[in-house]
Order: sequence, then C-alpha cells, then structure tokens
Amino acid sequence: MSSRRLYELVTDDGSSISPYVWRIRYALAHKRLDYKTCGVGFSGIASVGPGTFKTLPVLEDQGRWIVDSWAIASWLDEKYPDRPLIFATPAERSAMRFIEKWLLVEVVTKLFRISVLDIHDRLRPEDRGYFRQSREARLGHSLEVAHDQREPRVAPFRDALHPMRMALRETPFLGGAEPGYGDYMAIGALIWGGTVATLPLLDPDDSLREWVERMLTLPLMEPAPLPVERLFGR
Ligand SMILES: N[C@@H](CCC(=O)N[C@@H](CS)C(=O)NCC(=O)O)C(=O)O
Repeated sequence: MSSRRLYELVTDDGSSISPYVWRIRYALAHKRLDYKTCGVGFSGIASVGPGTFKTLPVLEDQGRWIVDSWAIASWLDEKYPDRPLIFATPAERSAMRFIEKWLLVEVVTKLFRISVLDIHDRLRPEDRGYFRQSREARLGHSLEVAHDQREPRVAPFRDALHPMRMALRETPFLGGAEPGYGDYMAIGALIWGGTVATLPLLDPDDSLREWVERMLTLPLMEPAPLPVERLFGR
C-alpha cells in the first residue's frame, strides 16, 4: 500500500477542484507513482502536516512534506530520476515555467472570475465564509457581482486559449507526440473550471475538443477526471 499522500482541495461532495492539484495528479501518473488522496477544505489546510502550509497541493512522500505544485513536480524528478521525467531538460523546465505563468494570467484568472460564485456554492459550509471574504477582497466586489458579469467574460476566456489551438494543429499534445507538463497544467485548469462552472465554458465545436478528449481519457488517468460534456455543454 502506498505511503505517498496527496492533499487536495475538495468541495462539499468530495470533488477535487484545484487546478494546481490536477496538474500534480497528472504528474504523478506520468511518473507511474501511486498515491492516496486526502481531501481537505480551505479551513483544513492549516492542519495538514506540520501546520505551516497555506496552499494545496501538498505531497507527503516517505516522511517528506512538499508544498507548491512546481516544487512538487521538480522534487518528483529529483527523487525519481529513473522514472519518466517531467522536465527532460533545463530548457524544457524553463519553457514550462513560462507556460505556467501564461496559464495563470490568461486562463486561471479568467476562469476564476467566471466561476467564483459557483466555486463558493460547491464548498463545504465551513469554508464558505473564508472563501467569500478573501475572494471578495481580491475582486473588489461581491461574488454575486462577478457572477452577474460572467457571460461577457466567456468569449475572452475562449479567445485566450487560441495559442493552444494553434499549437495543437501541429502535434497531438502541447508536449508533442506525447503529453507533457504543459498539457497537464492546461487540462488541470479546464478540469477545475469544468467541475464547478454552471455554464458551458467551451463551444461544442471548439477545435480544442479532440485534445480535451485525449487528455481526459489518457489510460494513465483512469477513471476520467471529468465527463467531456461538462466543458462543452453537449
Ligand atoms: N503556487 C501554488 C498555488 C496553489 C494555490 O493557490 N492553491 C489554492 C487552491 S487552488 C489554495 O490552496 N488556496 C488557499 C487559500 O486561498 O487559502 C501551487 O502551484 O501549488
């Protein structure tokens, strides 16, 4: 039985909803490492491990505690160099850091504004007050105002994904012939959005659909993290 544990952010019904956790779930599958998951709400983060962590994911592996998805991905390669590498070269690692920042600014932030009330409504009751207060401070207005403004924000979110559509015309994955950490980060954001959003985030005819289907049905990731219809509306 695995002693490796991934602490992940969960909703009231136990769904895993952090984009940062999803990329690590894919990264662990890439490394062919088994693990158990421990679902935590926002108010439970302070009780994980030594009690000093502020965010999830956190990985506990053979007595070591690692916080932050980038640190976890880097550590997995360092600790398990004989398994498939997440960052095969320093140049790939740097390029992935750029994609991570691009996704944060162009994709995660846009998804957050579209679905922030939907996230709130899915949280455990004890997490909702903290989430509302911290996210309203970040937004500068209420979650309800963000919700009312969400529909015109969907088209700019879809447009932001265009560099991915262009790259995926040339290769089946952002990583080329095989999926890589760029794919894991990107699909992680879409799984998070698709799990919580109460409107279809992507057009059913979006050319990204084939890649989304490939990423959601990777044999390494069984069962599929999300039904593809959750993202496309049909
Ligand atoms: N840079 C961190 C970001 C992780 C992060 O922001 N996680 C969120 C959940 S999606 C979190 O734990 N937030 C805690 C809070 O807002 O109190 C990483 O890559 O792991």
